[in-house]
Amino acid sequence: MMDFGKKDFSEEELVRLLECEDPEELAAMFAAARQLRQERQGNKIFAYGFVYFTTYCRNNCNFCYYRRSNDIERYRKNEEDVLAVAKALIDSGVNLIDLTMGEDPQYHAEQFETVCRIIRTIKETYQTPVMISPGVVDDAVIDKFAEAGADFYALYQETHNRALFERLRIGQSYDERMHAKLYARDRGMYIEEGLLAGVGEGPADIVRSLKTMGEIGAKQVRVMSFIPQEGSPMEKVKSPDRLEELKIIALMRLLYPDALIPASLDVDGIKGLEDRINAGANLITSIIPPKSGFMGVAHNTMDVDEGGRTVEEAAAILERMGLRIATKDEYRAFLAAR
Ligand code: SAM
Ligand code: MD0
Ligand code: SF4
Repeated sequence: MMDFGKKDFSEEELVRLLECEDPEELAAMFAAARQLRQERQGNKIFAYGFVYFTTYCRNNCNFCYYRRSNDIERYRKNEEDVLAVAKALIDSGVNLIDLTMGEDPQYHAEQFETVCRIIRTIKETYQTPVMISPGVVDDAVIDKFAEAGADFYALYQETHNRALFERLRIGQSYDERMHAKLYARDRGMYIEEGLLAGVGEGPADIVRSLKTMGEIGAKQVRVMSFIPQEGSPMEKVKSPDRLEELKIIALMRLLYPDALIPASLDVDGIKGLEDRINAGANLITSIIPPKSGFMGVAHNTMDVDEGGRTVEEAAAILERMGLRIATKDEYRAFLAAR
């Protein structure tokens, strides 16, 4: 049985844990991950509001519902609607607003002026941290996001195996994507790195991703299980067993005790929350107000209009687990301490 109290894990050990099927050892790994979270932040769990404000995209990622070639209904919300949904989320108790978009040509054409105004308004009017998830943009646009006060830049490589990247993110450059992330970091934003589980990776690829997350200094690190999307080239690819995602969450916690690690409601809805928190996640993402007309990504409508993806629902589940949602001040203090 592995000594989970130690700080360093060799590549061989990480591969072995990813392949481990021994229920006792897995239970010990999840317990160690929870213990580390408890030591760092007690019973507090963070929560982020998700605002996917344009589903137009110039890219053709093979795994994504919103890929350019998919003939689907799309929306582009106006500034007023974005601010209204952000306010509703903040009033409900989220700690941060994640402004997410497809690589919408219209915003590229206007040099992201509207997006920067929205960032400023949320920061100034509601004193709430903002994450921007815009895909790949020019350095000059990243400068603007930094000046507007964006706290986080989220950009997931999905895999750190270049050959696999090229099969997933068709026609996109691995290096340009990595460059945008590192440039945002160097401009003073916190960065989030992420990987997809179930897209053709092996244990060695996952280990490479885990290591890279640390090397690039990501403050937030995530894994999401692939969900097949109607009309996309990967429509028939099966969604992976969730144990893979849970193991990766636990290993991220063991390797990076201070990291923000999401339990995304986008993958299995609200019913997926408990397992992910029990694996060591410390943050709930993809909270979306019901009947707002805004969508998720992997499971774009699951639990949304039913009110399942709310702070209230999540808080009720956390309470049964002896946990609670952090206040705005507690989230600020957590960020400031790092
Ligand atoms: N367009 C921006 C980008 O690609 O960086 C931001 C939004 S994009 C929808 C955010 C993330 O959603 C992707 O990086 C990917 O990890 C995840 N995602 C997209 N399709 C998914 C799917 N079918 N299953 C699971 N995650 C998915
Ligand atoms: C989530 N659906 O948090 C969102 C999304 C983008 N920064 C995040 C993938 O799960
Ligand atoms: Fe566009 Fe992002 Fe979907 Fe790729 S993952 S198709 S960049 S929205």
